[in-house]
Amino acid sequence: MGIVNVTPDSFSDGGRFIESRSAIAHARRLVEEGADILDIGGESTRPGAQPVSEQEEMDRLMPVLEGVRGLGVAVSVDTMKPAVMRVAIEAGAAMINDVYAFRTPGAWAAVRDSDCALCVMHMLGEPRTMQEAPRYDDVVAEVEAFLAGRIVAAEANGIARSRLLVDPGFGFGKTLNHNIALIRALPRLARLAPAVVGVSRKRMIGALTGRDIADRLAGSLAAAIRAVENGAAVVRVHDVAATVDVLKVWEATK
Ligand code: HH2
Repeated sequence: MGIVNVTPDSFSDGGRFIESRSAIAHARRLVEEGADILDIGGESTRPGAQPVSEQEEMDRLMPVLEGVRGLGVAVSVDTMKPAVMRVAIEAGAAMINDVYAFRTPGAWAAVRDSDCALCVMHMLGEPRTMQEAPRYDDVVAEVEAFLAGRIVAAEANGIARSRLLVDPGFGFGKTLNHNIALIRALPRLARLAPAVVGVSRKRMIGALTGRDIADRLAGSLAAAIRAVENGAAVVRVHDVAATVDVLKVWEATK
């Protein structure tokens, strides 16, 4: 899954793709590099990020959704807003990726009458405050229970379990040790539903390598390999070409 941010303040590539034309060109490049899914986001969820309005988010997303339609890959839309989910589905999105796990009132109803896939992610608190001293008694058990609870909620809202993917939410209210525990626990978490893992260029890679965002490729690749080895079905990455290469070699030599 290749990341396309249409936001001025995303943590790693903020501002570069705010114009829809460059976002579309970026998406096309990710597809050429081997992405099977594009994840298009119009609102940054970085720690401390400010929310954007429904209209602003739609204005950012819609031209890009139109522009990537012919690329022949599945399109995921990264949004927490039911109104945005509805227009994204109308515009052909194959997946809604909600870092708030469809807890916004109206979110299940917005996706119920389609057959698109739904990524349910764990987050402690909300983006503005989630990295302020996150605490768990048992991070793996708590994330697992949360995700299992969202699966139950989906089914109670008339949504087939087969549409769901789960994501432990790396960096979303987690310390480095929490993130490491969750990577190690992927075999267990992936029993709930196919697992999505997003660690590309994140702070945990910086903490482990001492590298700034621009120099986190090698660390991100190691994390992607570990995630797939531990059962991730989807890795959400910025660097598609390099990730495809390492996974090809890793797969061929298993
Ligand atoms: N991480 C980010 C955004 N959306 N979705 C899922 N399912 N899993 C993740 O780990 C995840 C996500 C944050 O990364 P990025 O999109 O690069 O930055 P920003 O949130 O600033 O747009």
